[in-house]
Amino acid sequence: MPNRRQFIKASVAGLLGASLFRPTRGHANLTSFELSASNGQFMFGDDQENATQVMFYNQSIPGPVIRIPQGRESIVQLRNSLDEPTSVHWHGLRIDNAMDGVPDLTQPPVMPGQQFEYHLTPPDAGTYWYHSHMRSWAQLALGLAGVLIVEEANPPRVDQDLVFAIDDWRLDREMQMDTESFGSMHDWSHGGRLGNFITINGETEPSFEVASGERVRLRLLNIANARIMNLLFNESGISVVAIDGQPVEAFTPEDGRIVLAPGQRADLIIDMTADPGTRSAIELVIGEYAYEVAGFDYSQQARRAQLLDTPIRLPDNPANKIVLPTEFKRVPLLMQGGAMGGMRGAIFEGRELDIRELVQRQKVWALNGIVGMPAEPLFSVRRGTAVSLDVHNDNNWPHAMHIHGHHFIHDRNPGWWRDTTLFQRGERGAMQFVADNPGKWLIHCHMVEHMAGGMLTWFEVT
Ligand SMILES: [Cu+2]
Repeated sequence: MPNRRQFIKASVAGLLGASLFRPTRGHANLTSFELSASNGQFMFGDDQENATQVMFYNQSIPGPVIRIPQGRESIVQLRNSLDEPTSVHWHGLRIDNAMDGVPDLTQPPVMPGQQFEYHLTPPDAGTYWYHSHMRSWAQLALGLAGVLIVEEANPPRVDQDLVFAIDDWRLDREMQMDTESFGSMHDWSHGGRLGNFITINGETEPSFEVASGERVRLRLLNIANARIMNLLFNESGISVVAIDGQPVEAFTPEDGRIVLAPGQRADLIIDMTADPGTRSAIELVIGEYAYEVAGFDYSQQARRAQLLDTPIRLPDNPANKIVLPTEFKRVPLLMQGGAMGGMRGAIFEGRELDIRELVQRQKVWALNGIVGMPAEPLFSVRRGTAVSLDVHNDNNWPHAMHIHGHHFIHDRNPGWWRDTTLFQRGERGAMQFVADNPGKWLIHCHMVEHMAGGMLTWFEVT
């Protein structure tokens, strides 16, 4: 995190950032929102001299927090006010394929001036997000992302329900996006585009106002392009109750540390136990340094003397009640390429290319020897088939693998239904799920520069 000190005087916006998004029109059974993607200016700090040129939804960084009910249809009307095509992907939602937001696979790109109506009927409650899936290595880096909450009918009792969406940005000294580095082959072949400026809900070092004795639900999301966020909490009463939106057996994170790869989420329930009037830091660990990125500010008055003892288990979702069979259709998934990966060549657009030719085309990541979107699916199965993706991450980099339209078990953590999982370099493991949602679905690395550099494929459920 170079030059963090330099940014301190530009810190804390307070007024900007995640705002609750209220329905524009409402029927008894239909919630409807308008989401406008545009270019504009955003102040990351309240004494910032020059506003930053960004792309955003509804002129907010991140986009508005959209809250929709579980199991009922909501409509989001996207208006593209950019001067380039876009689309919105609803990360983690098991919805109709036509609403998945992948240009040229599930829908045509939404052209400038056009609109697209997304109909969302999410079967599962939880913490999700939405973001551009068009040139996401640029549009996501410029700000086109927001938080989506699917609300439980009967959530566990908490005093506050807070969002903590962490992102990083690569800014220059004038607080402008470092757009010259877009498409940097170095980034694409290494760990992706890492920023030098951290925000939580679009703010720098925000304070969450809490009181001793409170119970807080904190929805953590990593919405960065590529940075794996290694967070350190200095609270003793933390329980992790959901991973990628799906309820899990509550557990206490070891040493208060929570690691989220790009795209991943975790819901925490925290019993606030520090003394009134104190601050407890939330830190981001990078290498051997810990940087305070946010904090809990305890009010002078405690809320209650005794902590709540009501249940913290989230209600089950259909997604986490799926029973995996013991027999699978097994599909190998070999991940190769990148810097120091030793890949000599791969197939791109049907032709075998050597590594020099691949680098010229910025296609340096291969799945099963193919870089970029294959014409044929990785596999095609009948609805209801259980699939085991047997992964070998055979290169020098970690990758955050994401499957669209489905939740899966990474066999290293049986019991956790997730939509994005991290494979360390050299790691082998299986992503196992029931392919029960008809359509054409992406599988890709959520370090979006790796996806742009070729690490994506797709499958079909018929
Ligand atoms: Cu990757």
